[in-house]
Amino acid sequence: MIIDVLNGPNLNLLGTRQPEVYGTTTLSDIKRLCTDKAEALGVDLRFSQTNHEGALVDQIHAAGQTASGIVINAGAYTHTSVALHDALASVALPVFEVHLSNIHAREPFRHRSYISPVATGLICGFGPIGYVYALDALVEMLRSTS
Ligand code: CA2
Repeated sequence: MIIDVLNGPNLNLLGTRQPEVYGTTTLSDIKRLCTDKAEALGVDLRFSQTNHEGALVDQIHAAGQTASGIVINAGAYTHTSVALHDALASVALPVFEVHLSNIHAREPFRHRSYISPVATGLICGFGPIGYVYALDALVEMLRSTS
């Protein structure tokens, strides 16, 4: 079972800037949390980050061919991207949307997600451990439905 964990724009800056908003954990730390969780669950993990919307679309299409599920933090594209909405809608895979922060407790422009309507579930506001919760929930769901 392969799970793709996809990360969008600026998440490569985690831990280096705005620690008051996003904390001090780096994306490499989050990758390690996810890798450890995947190992404990006995699944294969692909973890990636890109600042480019089209590259995320390509990664979603690729996941559709080879993965069992997607965990995605689309960063700011969450609030703007019809292309990501359409790409996620086109793949027959469970999608778990993750955000480090509680997007509903922040600026109004972050309250709208183009991902949520095509996601199986949403986890936000728990910081880095939210990725681990998402992996746990996704694998549990895949195993209970297979
Ligand atoms: O809370 C989240 O995980 C977000 O997806 C993070 C995005 C933000 O645009 C979303 O509204 C919520 C931002 C990604 C990280 O941006 C940074 C910018 C500067 C320094 C560190 C991180």
